[in-house]
Amino acid sequence: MTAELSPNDKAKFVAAKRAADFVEDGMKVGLGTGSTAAWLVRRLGEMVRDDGLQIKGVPTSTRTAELAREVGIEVITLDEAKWLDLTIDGADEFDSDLNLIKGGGGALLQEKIVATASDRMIVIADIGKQVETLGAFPLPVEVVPFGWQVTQRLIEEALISLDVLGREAALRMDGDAPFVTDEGNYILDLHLNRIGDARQLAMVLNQIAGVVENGLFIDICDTVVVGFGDGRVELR
Ligand code: ABF
Repeated sequence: MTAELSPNDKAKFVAAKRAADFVEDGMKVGLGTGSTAAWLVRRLGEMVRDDGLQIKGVPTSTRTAELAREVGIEVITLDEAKWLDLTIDGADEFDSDLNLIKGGGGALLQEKIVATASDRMIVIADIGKQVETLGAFPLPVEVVPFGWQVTQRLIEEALISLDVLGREAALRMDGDAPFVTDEGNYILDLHLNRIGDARQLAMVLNQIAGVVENGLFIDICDTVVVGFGDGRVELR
């Protein structure tokens, strides 16, 4: 089956498949969002069906919840789970300290809540997501719709004082209307090019009224499973 995949999809697939090996019977598992995480969910579905794996899954988006149910994974809420053994999710960028940019898929808020409520977080990614310095991928920031343009201006002003190159905070669109997250919020994508101090930026952003959460995952990820187009997998 992997022979039919593009090198990029193959890289995502092998990373997801390898990460599924970390899932054990009886675990409560956070299920990520995005195309790489979808491979993981499908693989866990196979393990439930074919190997009798018994897990409970906490999805990070309505999309993932639908897929998980479709492939036969028992879905519970985070409140029902209370705490998770493991979360496996994709990312948009990761650096050598395993800090991440996430939220390109728009699910960063639930992804961060689920990941921080887990004993361990494993990121699955193709090698193209590895960067020296975070920031080439636009940083998603979830904001409440009320007064979002004021929040946007406050963010842009805050960026001036920080070690970043770009300052544009663009409202994410879904056709002609703003993109709306599962929590009913908007997303501003910050075009920064390079984030000098990701920890500081994450703190500054979350102090601005109207900001719900940002897509910087600092000190949250424990392991990155990196997939390559030729089918190799490396652990970071
Ligand atoms: C989610 O999906 C994210 O936080 C990230 O934005 C995205 C990665 O998508 P893909 O796996 O499709 O590249 O994990």
